[in-house]
Amino acid sequence: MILLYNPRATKPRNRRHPLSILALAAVLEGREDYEMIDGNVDQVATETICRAIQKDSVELLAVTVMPGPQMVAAVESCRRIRALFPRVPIVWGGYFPSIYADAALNAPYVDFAVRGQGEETLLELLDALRGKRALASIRGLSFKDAAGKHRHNPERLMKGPDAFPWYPYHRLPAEKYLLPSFFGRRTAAHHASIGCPYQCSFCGVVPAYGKLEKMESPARTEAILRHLKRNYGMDSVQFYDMNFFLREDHARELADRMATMGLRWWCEARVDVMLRYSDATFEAIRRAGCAMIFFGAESGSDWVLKEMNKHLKAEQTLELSRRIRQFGIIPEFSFVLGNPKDPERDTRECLQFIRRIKGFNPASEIIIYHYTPVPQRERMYGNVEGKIAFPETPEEWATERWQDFAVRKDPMTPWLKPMTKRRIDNFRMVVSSRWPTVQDIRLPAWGRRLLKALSAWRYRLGFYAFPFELRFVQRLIQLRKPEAESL
Ligand code: B12
Repeated sequence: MILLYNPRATKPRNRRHPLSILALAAVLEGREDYEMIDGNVDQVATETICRAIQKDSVELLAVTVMPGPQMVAAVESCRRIRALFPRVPIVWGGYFPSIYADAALNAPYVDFAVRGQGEETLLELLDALRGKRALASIRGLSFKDAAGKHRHNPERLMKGPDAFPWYPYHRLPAEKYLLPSFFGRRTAAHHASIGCPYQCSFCGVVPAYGKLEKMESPARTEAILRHLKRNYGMDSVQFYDMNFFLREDHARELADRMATMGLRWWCEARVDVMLRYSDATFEAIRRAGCAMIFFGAESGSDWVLKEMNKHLKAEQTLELSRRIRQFGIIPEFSFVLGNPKDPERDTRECLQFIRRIKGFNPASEIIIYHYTPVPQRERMYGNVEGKIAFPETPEEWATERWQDFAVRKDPMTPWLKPMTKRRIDNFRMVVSSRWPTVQDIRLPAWGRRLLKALSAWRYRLGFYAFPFELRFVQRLIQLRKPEAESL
């Protein structure tokens, strides 16, 4: 028996299908005895795992781990399971071990770390555990040798989604995952590509997946969505791809295929790529049910965008915010504030820029993050090499200080003065009150009106300091914070 474990990562109401372990389950289905345990559903997931180990002979515990709150749950579970069942091998995969393989292996309870795409690596690891091949021959695998030294095998070349079977959705209770959202009553999650060809120097996808993006064929995406709709009543979907739209012909074909499905959906895309699309393609995307698109705008200054290796001009973001309005698609712009070389200037210019976007298209949703570096294969944005020492163990990553860092709440980076951080946080408080996100479906109309009214004068005068009254009301009505989705 193989156990696939998704440690708790989010609040129950934000729960979606655990795609990372479903992707692994897809290649085990029909050929291995396996079970999925999702900490987002199962409040006592560690006990469930322990019971499964007592009942069956478990060959491998496979855990997906992303930095942030999921790390805390992963550490707690694995530590306990190792103490109780020292013979069960434990492998970690996902964004954390992909980026911080050594830190993962530094934990006495992590035997193997899988970097990047995991389906074939997992199958080959099972072969190795059964004595059929050598660990050193498995691409994408990191492990400890007999002397305890960390070994990192060469990278695995990524394959596109079409190379693998469909996810075995029937193995999970759909009613726990298809939950209400702004997009519909039963919202699913789907990943219609893997990787990203852009090399933004702050992004975690680059060190985890390299320089490629491989897309699912539109016919397969359509077939999977129809399956979810027909068999589970899915009426809306969030595409979690880093780059849902790349080529216009591909986007157009998918949009045309989705046009008759009656879905409302969300995806992530690049500003420059979409600006190149024709009006007809925008219309087709809208007709297909696209309600909102997330764009990494990142900054309002070209000097910052250049340093981020973003290949984008701020003017293009403004143009897109204007253009997309006529198609009735809401743009969601995300920003990464606090350039290490001049965080004050970056912040000042970016706040002005966000005001301009709101002027052009007030429906634009705004997400603001503090810059927290992610180790890169090449250089980190802001050339912060040597200025920041990342934790060397999962335990340290699970401390409050590094949790705050991982979720970009409080980076505590040496270059960001507390005063600048406060200014960013205060501005975010005012903007999110002046335009409470439409994605907060639980927000009562009176709460929305109250926040708008209270914040209007502050926004008009550009006075963001000490927004105590807004903080109080936001807490009172528990306004959803898109930048802290998981918390
Ligand atoms: C969905 C998602 C979430 C969801 C759910 C994640 C979950 N695991 O339950 C939610 C909303 C909870 C979330 C929250 C956060 N997320 Co998130 N999230 C994503 C997103 C959009 C998709 C992930 C996904 O489902 N991919 C599809 C699956 C199939 O791919 P995969 O996970 O990579 O899995 C493959 C391999 O990694 C590997 N693998 C994975 N696990 C395992 C396990 C084993 C044993 C093996 C062998 C292999 C293996 O095999 C899989 C198949 O090939 C990614 C961006 C992206 N498009 O990748 C960001 C991303 C992973 N998130 C990120 C971040 C920063 C966060 C937050 C910290 C943000 C915040 N401020 O709140 C939080 C904190 C997470 C937490 N709670 O601990 C970053 C991580 C970067 C980094 N520095 O590590 C990403 C890359 C976005 C980005 N570009 O910055 N997130």
